[in-house]
Amino acid sequence: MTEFERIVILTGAGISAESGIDTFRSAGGLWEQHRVEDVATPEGFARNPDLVLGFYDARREALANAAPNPAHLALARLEREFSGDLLLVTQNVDDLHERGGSARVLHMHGELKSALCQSCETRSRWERTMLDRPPCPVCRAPTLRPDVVWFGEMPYQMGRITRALEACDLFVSIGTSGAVYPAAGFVQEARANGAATLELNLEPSEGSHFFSESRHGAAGQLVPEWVDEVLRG
Ligand code: BV8
Repeated sequence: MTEFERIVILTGAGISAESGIDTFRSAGGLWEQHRVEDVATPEGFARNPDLVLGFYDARREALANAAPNPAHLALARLEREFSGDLLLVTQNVDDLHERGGSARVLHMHGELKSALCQSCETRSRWERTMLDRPPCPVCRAPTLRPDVVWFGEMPYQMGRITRALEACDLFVSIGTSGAVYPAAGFVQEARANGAATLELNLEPSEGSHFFSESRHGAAGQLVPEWVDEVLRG
C-alpha cells in the first residue's frame, strides 16, 4: 500500500498522443492548423459557426479511429485497485479514459460526445455531426453546440476540483503543457496544502518548476510504471 491516500490526477492532450489524437501545441498540432480565437472561443463560434462545428465534427470523427493506450489502461487499473481516494480530472474532450476502463472521469473542459442546447441548456450524448443543425433531442430547437469549454468560459466542476486539491496528498499531472488556466494552476494549489506533486510529461512543461518531481518520457511508458509503483506500495 502506497504512502498516499488521496490522489488527484490531471491529464492533458499528451496522454492521448500515442492513441493518434492531435495535441494542441506539438508540431502540426491543432492550434497550428487553426487559430484558437477562431475555433475555441464563443466569439469565433458566433462569427463562423460552420467552421467551429466542422472543427469539432472532425475531432469527434477522429475518435472512431483512436484506441486507448497503455497510459489510459493503467489509470483505469489504478481506479480499480487503489484503496484510497482518487479523482481523475481531464482537460481532454476525448472519451479514451472511459474506453480505457475509467468509470469516474471529470471532464473539466467538456466532451466531444456531448451536445449542449443553447435554447434549453440540456446536455445530450452525441456521436454525429452538428453541421446540419440537428434538432435538440429535448426542445427540438436547431441550437446545439459542442459541449466543450471555450476560452473565456468557466471550466466545469471547479468547486469539486478545488476541494479535492485542498485535501489531496499527491497531485499528478500527465501530458499537459501547463499553458492554460485554471488547470495550469492546480499544482500550486496542491503544493499550498502540502501535497507531493509529480509531473509525467514528454518534456518539461511551463509549470515544471512547481513540481517536487518531474519524469520525462512517453505517457505510455511512464504512467504504467508509476501506477505499478503506487499499487506495489
Ligand atoms: C477561464 C477545450 C474564466 C476545447 C480548452 C492570461 C493569463 C492567465 C490566464 C488567462 C490569460 N488570458 C486568458 C486567460 C484564461 C484562459 C487561459 O488560460 N489562456 C491561456 C492561453 C493563457 N483560460 C480560459 O479561458 C479558461 N476559462 O479562465 O474562465 C472565467 C471566470 C469567470 C467566469 C467565466 C470565465 C478556459 C480554458 C479552456 C479552453 N478549452 N479545451 C477543445 O478541446 O477544443 S483548452 C485546451 O488546451 C485543453 O483543454 C487544455 O486545457 C489546453 C492545453 O492543452 P494540453 O492538454 O496541455 O495540450 P498541449 O498540446 O498544450 O500540450 C501537450 C503536452 O503533452 C505537451 O507538454 C507535450 O510535451 C506532451 N506530450 C506530447 N506527447 C506526449 C506528451 N506527454 C507524454 N506522452 C506523450 N506521448
